[in-house]
Amino acid sequence: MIDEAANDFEGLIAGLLSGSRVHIAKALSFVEAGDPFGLEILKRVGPLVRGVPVIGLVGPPGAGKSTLVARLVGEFGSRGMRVAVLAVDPSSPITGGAVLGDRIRLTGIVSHDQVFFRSLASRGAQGAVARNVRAMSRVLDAAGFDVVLIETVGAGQSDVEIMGVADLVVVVVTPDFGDSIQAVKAGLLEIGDLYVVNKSDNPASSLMKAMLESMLSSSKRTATVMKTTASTGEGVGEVASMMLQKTEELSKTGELARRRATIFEREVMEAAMMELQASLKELFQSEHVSSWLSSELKAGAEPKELGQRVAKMFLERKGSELRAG
Ligand SMILES: Nc1nc2c(ncn2[C@@H]2O[C@H](COP(=O)(O)OP(=O)(O)OP(=O)(O)O)[C@@H](O)[C@H]2O)c(=O)[nH]1
Ligand SMILES: [Mg+2]
Repeated sequence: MIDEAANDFEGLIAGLLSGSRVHIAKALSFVEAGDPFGLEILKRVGPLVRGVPVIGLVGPPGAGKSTLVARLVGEFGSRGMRVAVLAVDPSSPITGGAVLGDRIRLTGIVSHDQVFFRSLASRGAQGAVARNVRAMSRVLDAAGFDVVLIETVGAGQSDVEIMGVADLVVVVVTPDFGDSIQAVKAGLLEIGDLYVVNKSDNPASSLMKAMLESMLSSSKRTATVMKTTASTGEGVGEVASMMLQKTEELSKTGELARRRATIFEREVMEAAMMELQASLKELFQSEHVSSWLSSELKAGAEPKELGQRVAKMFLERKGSELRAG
């Protein structure tokens, strides 16, 4: 499959850069899967990445994130911007994606080629953010999208992971007091640049906004709280403007560059860990190692201690190659 694709590498890249949806989708699949062909694509498009804003939206289930995202697509679209959406749906990537895709179509404001939507499977229980999301956003950037929105469900502590992916974090909550307490417990108060109290057709939203503002005033972050009614679109234009304004501010103060450096570091480390894990697995498949281990077992060796020794030996040998180079 890879060979076949490699024959058409240039075709794929050309299609991707000209904004062909089929080619973009194909490229994203390779990158999402961590396929070696995906790495070739990333290396090739890397120099063409402009650094468009990557904005994460998190919040409790049902807060209205998808409804808001669909409205934002319309809002950015009406300003002539092309928007890409990556939605991470841990429960049902297929139906979740269909729902959001339908919502975006329903707004009817943007033309088909102004928006690209993709639903992703999450990494599973311990992480609400899918692997390779940042890399996928680079592909979308190179393909000409002006902003990348990432929707992730707020499933608990793992929400802080969005900071390892997004330039700007938008936390979506509702006037529901219970929901918000849960959000605070999940650490959402520490991560947002912008807090959106959605479902503001509920009068309790003003109270919730005031409460959030008071809680945020004691934190070091300069977060802003806004109200929306995503179902009608009220307040969404202001949120879209604020997203761009905040990104601009982060850029001016150098904070955006700092965040991107942290994200870059995390991506490098994650790739290094995956590489090491693969090499170790390979090592354990060798017959030499299994016969050595069976003799250690007979000798009554402690497996944890043995594992640490293996790791040290492995890293020393590999490390000396790195140092020599
Ligand atoms: N009353 C009211 N309902 C809203 C508003 N925004 C969204 N909803 C409704 O809230 C429900 C959940 O909206 P979604 O946009 O699917 O919420 P979500 O946060 O994406 O949900 P998950 O992805 O499942 O976590 C839907 O029935 C929406 O129609 C709003 O401003 N007011
Ligand atoms: Mg949703």
